[in-house]
Amino acid sequence: MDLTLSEGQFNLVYNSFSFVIASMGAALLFFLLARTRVAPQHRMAVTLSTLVVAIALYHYVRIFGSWEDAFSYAGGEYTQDGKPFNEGYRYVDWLLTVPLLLAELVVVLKLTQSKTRSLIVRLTIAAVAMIVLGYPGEILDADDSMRTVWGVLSTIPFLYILYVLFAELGKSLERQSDGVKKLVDALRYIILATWGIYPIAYMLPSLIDDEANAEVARQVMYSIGDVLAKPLFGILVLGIALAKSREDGYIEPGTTPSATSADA
Ligand code: RET
Repeated sequence: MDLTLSEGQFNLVYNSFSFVIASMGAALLFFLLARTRVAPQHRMAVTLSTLVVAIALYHYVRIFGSWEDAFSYAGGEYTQDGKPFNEGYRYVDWLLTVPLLLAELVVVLKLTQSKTRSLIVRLTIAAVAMIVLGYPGEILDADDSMRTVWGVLSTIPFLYILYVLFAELGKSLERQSDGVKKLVDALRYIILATWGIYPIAYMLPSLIDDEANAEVARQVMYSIGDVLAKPLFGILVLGIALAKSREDGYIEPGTTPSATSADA
């Protein structure tokens, strides 16, 4: 049977997607404008944030369009009788952005070249496995038991990512300054809290009996997760890059050096 949403339910998802598009667009401009405030040796992290929000901006424009095309409005209700809503955009988006987000965190730490490479390779493989194993389950019906099987399989690489971030990265943090250590530590907990939203959203169709409510809650949760995991995360990484730039004595072009050095 076709899924039917009330006007309020349909609009909640519609407006969430619209909010994500505005957030990604604003974040894209912000990261582009903030670039020169960061010392050249720390700019790679900002470049990666910029790419992440640009990729997400594109996908959310497509997701938004797909949501509009999937429903028709009649008698005060929205019925899903149009083209199928394409959940694939979200997973293709993650396939590109999750490895970039993880690389961003590693790159901003400026570890040795071999450590950086090893972390990025392993985290990328785990991220791709997590997403590729999640998708077949995501498109199944709520009552299909294979949905849980794919979810569990996808959780294995997810746990590996958390292990690398908390156990392995912890050792590398010892060589960072106190200020940077605090920021990176906060960032890891933010990853845990925001990335934890995704498996919960995935489970909603199995947890909530009402199909319409489950669909609306899932789409809204994924949208919130994406704003926290991309623009907010990018702003925090920018904070680390700025702190490191200051530690390296970088002065933004066009700004006056502090009064004491100008007087000297
Ligand atoms: C899936 C399937 C069910 C099990 C798990 C999942 C985890 C998804 C995650 C996605 C993170 C996405 C991010 C996007 C932001 O750009 C695939 C839902 C564990 C953690 C951070």
